[in-house]
Amino acid sequence: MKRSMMVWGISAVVYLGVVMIGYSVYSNNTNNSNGSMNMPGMEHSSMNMSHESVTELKSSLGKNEMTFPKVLKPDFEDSNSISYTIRAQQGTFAIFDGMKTQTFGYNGDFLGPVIKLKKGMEVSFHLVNDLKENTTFHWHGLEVPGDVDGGPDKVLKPSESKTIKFTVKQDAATLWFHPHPMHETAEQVYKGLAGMIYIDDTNSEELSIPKMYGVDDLPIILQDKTFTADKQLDYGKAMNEDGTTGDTLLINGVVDPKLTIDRKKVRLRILNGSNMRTYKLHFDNYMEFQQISSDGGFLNKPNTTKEIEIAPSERVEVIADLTKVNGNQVTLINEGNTKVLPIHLNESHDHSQQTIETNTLNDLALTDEIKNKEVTKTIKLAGMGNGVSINGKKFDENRIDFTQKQNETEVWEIENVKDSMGGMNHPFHIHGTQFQVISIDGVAPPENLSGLKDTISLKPGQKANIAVRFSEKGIYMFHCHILEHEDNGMMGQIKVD
Ligand SMILES: [Cu+2]
Repeated sequence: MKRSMMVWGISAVVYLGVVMIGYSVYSNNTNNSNGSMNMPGMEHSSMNMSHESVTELKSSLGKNEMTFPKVLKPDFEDSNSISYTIRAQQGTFAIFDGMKTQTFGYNGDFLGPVIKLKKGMEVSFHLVNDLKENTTFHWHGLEVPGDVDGGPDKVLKPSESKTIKFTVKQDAATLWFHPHPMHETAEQVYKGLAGMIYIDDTNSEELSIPKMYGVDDLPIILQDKTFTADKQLDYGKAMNEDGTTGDTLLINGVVDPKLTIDRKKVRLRILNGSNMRTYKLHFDNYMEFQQISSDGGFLNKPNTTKEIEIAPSERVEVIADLTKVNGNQVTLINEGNTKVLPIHLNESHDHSQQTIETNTLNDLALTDEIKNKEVTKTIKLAGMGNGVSINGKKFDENRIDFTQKQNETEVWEIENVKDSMGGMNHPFHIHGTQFQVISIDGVAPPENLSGLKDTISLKPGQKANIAVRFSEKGIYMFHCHILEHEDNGMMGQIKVD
């Protein structure tokens, strides 16, 4: 107890120092940024950085052509079933020219392949742990029974394997998978354990949107890392109790990325796979683009915007019309002026693309009956560093915090409790469900948050009511998706029966 108090004290001093440095970095950025980018309802979340020590991100030098993860080959496939083998392994990967970085990956050295699923399919995953440490396989956003969801109680020891089965019952969506072992999630994700899952259905196949993988339908996995002088990922050294950030952005594991592409409409499926950093993206020419989906699938109609904020673990799909770009280059920017992805446009137009404007993507509805339901579950997110908690408690694998009936919709009230230092953003995630936001601080959510979500990022003092329904049974985690907060016990369990 004494030791932890001392660590606490030292941490507090370090935090104050870092906060002051962080704030001055923030101020410099603001001075350089374009003052016309004041989007309605989008104040700078970085102002709430009283606890945060977010390392400033370096601009991409645009040296390396983007690559896209391989699409995983099934072991078996027929019209209504599919099976895959997914292997967690360690390896080395040449992120930097001529240097080998020690990494983790799924079915490869770094990151993972894209797993393609279809609604209605019976799925079999053979899971193998080839790491030298325990891990779990968690399907983020997938509505599956609790016993195959890969929470911290579903550990596979080194060289263990098992096969899980489930049926895909949800609509088309961009999901992802990553490990979830207690106290080790942040480090394993940081070292490279993350991959994407695409679910398709008849709706997604019929919509006139770009859907050629790697050609005009592009996965974009954003992760920031700190590399040592010899280009290694030293998690212990980089680790921050309030979320590890780095100065180096990787997209799909590529450092200093650039994208060379034909001048056409492209669909970017953006995953924030970072431990804690929230991205706020826009194009350097401030052109509009269309958000077509959020975490759990398509919005009802495209949301036209110039800027998009993506918290840890969130996914957004956007369509950018590159035929509207003047000149041969446009750059994706984070916050003020950090170059995330320079895009070079080939001279030739691609006339093969038949994408037409589409206005109806989905038919999600929140009935008045649901909107008017009483709040039956209250979640209070609080604290910082090692002191994080949910409803004043830390995770206990032997404690079930809530129960809920299968297929019954309940209204959860999620509050990010402001503390004396102001607090920090917490991206709140629930396993095994896609929920809908009813209100944020009593007001209906903006368009970009009106679709299916599995994570909602709340600023200090914010309160959201969400409609939560589980289509399967089992025990599911709910937690903060700042991975170090999760590892520090900012997590609870709900039993659905
Ligand atoms: Cu948190």
